Amino acid sequence: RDRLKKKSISIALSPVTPAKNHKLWPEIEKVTLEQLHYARLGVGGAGGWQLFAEDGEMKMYRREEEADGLVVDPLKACHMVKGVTAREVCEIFFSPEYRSGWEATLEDMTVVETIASDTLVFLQTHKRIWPASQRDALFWSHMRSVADSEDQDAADLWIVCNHSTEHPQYPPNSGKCVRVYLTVCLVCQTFIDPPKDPKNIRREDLTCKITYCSVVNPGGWAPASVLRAVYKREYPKFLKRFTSFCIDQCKDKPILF
Ligand code: 6CM
Repeated sequence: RDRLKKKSISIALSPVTPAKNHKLWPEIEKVTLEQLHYARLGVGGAGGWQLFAEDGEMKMYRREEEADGLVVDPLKACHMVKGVTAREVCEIFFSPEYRSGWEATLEDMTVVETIASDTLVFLQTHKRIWPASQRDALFWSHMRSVADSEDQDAADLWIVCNHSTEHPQYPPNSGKCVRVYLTVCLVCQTFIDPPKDPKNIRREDLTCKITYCSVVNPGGWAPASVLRAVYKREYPKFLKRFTSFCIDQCKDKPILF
């Protein structure tokens, strides 16, 4: 337990990725590192986070916020998942091939640009929630590992950051959908207990600490009470469904650090 609580300072080394040559790179770098920092801040003190859902190790917090009369409540969730690594969980969150297996709000998903193998641009349509219009989202998604040199017990840290973007071929609000604007991150760390030689590690020795942060602007009219009720129901459902999907996907595969 003490080991799990240990504080760490990370040095985020820039990855070697061809995405560096893309015009979006400065934004991807900035937003990803900001999100990493934000995810690592606690939920206590003056932050104003209120716990709204709890299930075993999973805890979900939100802050009620509005922008131009629209609900944009920031959400932060923490979870501990046994039997999977940070890299495995992040790969499942990032990779298009798994998305329909865990994303219950999804109607359709297209990769509109492959910036690099670790950086994609997605266009997604989400299921309509009555009485509001259907929503779509256009966002870049970037996955990387971060050197965590100060924490001996959690040497590997992985992050996936999703952030809304624009694309000339997919302008917002041009069809039946209203475009949502999102900033989301999933930060994962692997803990090995008891500590052992890497070649002897079994799945039962692994715990993945997950932090998920999300801010979604609905982009247009959506009744606040319906939206808050939807979030209260859907976010816990998402994290439970996503993490059990990860456990299930990984259980018979070799461990991927
Ligand atoms: O982070 C999550 N999923 C990622 C991959 O799909 C990605 C996408 C986030 C999109 C979140 C927008 C959902 C659309 C919400 C509809 C709003 C409707 C307004 C009308 C209500 C009256 O980051 C998991 C996202 C889990 C969401 C519960």
